[in-house]
Amino acid sequence: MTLGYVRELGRVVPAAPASTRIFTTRKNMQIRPFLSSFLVSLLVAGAASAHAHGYTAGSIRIEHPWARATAPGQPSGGGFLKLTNAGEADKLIAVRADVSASTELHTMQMEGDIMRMRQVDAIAVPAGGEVELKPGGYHIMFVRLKAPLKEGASFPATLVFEKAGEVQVEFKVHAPGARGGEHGTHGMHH
Ligand SMILES: [Cu+2]
Repeated sequence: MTLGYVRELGRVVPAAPASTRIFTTRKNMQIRPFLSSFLVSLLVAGAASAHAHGYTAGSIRIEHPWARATAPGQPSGGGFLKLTNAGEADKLIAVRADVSASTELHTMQMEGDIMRMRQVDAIAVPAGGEVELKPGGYHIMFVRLKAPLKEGASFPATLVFEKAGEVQVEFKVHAPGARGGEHGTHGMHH
């Protein structure tokens, strides 16, 4: 018996002998549309969770918490996210996480011509406004990391708002150079 090959949907599959080909074709036609829509759903779900993972605490929306991967021995790492507030003025007052011995809220400011980090008591989230914690600005500092933050990993943390209360979120760890290099020497200050 000789088996030919037919090319379908970019994939080479063994062709069935003539006697069973009609059956096989019908079976494929039933399965493939389901499979491909299933794969599309998976891709869409994957993209949504990778790029738009978000949480809410009261009227505050928390978007895409992420942390920058750290090198072995680097004592601390930065955490970033975007806060959008549909309600009254609030403040992010603390973050709790198990990845580090302690956690601080920081801002960056110029001292002469040197950009330095400074600890702050809270980060204001204006009524009906938004604040983005990002490299070069406000950020969460995971101080005295218990282990390096590895790219591709994620870890839980609890954000504490003065009015909206507490919410647990998942930080995703991205490449050390993600979104600008202003924080390249971050660990050196601690
Ligand atoms: Cu910092």
